[in-house]
Amino acid sequence: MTKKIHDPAPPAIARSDFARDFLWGCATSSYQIEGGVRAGGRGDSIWDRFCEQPGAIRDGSSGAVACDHYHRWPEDLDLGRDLGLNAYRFSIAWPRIFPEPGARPNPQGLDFYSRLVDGMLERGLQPWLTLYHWDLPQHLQERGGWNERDTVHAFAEFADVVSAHLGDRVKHWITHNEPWCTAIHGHFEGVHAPGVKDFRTALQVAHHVLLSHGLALPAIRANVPDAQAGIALSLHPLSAASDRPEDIAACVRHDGLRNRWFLDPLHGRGYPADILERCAADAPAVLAGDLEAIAAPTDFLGVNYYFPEIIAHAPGAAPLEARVVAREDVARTAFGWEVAPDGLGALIRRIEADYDCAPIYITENGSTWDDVVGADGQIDDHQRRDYLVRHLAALRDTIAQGSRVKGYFAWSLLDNFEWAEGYTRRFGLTHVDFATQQRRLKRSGQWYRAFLKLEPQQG
Ligand code: IFM
Repeated sequence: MTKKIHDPAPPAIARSDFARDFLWGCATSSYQIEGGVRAGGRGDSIWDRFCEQPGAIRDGSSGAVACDHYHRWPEDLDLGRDLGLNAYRFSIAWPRIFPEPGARPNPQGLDFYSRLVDGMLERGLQPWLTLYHWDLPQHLQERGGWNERDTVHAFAEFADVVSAHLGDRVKHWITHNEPWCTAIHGHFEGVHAPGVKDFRTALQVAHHVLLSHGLALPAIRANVPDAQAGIALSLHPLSAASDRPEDIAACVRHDGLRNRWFLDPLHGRGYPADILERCAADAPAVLAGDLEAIAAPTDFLGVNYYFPEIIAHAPGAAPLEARVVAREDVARTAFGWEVAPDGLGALIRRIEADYDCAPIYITENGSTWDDVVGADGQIDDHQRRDYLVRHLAALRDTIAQGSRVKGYFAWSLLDNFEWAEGYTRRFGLTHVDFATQQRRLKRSGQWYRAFLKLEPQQG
């Protein structure tokens, strides 16, 4: 039974409940925080273009300025250091490195990330670099984007250039963030860039993204022999809406696309046969050797956990005749996502039971609420703090039961550009006033800071 977030007594939890070498981080991504879209020779990304489409972004905004992190990064890294983090997850804007087709890598882009990495190391923050967090260069989209196999090779080249340049200092590499979102939000639902709505394209894109992960790994390992490399997946614990066989079967199908479509090939099983059979007309072109490349061993599995889903049979609903139903009487974030700390443990246990997987890092977990700045300038986001406390307690309990989880990255260090939701959804431990760019640590951030300073914590 899912506990409600407003249960009266949040669990007591201390950093000392976790291993001494546990990693404590915050995560961000380039397009969501950097701004500076015309600075340093950056080219356009698919998100710059997508944001120009009327109605694409809820508040009509874009990441053109975002948190202006491109210019304010020292202050932001100071925030991470002052929180007591020992790791920081960030991503590289591919169009800063390859702004134009066929051009040589842009030295200004490489220098920016070089300074950023140096800034992390100076502050005791272990850099966790994500190569792709959704900002594909527009010039690659104009050649077909992730639907084209050439983009796979362009990504491998990008991985090679970035790892050759930063690999002397960056040892932790994440190839892709949430390939499900790239494929399904971006190419089936059309709610993310590039705004395509075609299931067949989405499955081909998912395959190319996974293949590009597989081809990037050897490039990273060649440049960084002591690299730890992996991928970050958005995964969900699922349950059927009822005991009816139709709902149970629908849940299995939904799992096949949500979770297994990515976990299976990464773990050497190829694409799930049940989904391939059902979607035969839309199946991706998979060439000889692709599945072997995708299944190359990794050093960790990044798990982004936000919410569970309840699934019911939905006759006729594309693509798999399955739909998500809302559980009643549960706490939900401002996004409507169910707050379910127990789901984190259930998800980790399921992955470890079903797959011979590498150690897990929680590479994202967080929540959005309608934050209010008080008259005293404080942001009393007790719901986000409770969310954090309860998810960390669930993580601690899961590790105590034997799960191999080595680190946790809160999403996010800063309020930022939340994709199709623009600036209407705040996920930060730090409040950003987007008019003035003032940063203020929220109560949740204050709690995380106290927790990381080894003080015994009561939620
Ligand atoms: O903001 C996103 C992030 O870019 C990817 N994972 C989920 C977050 C919250 O929606």
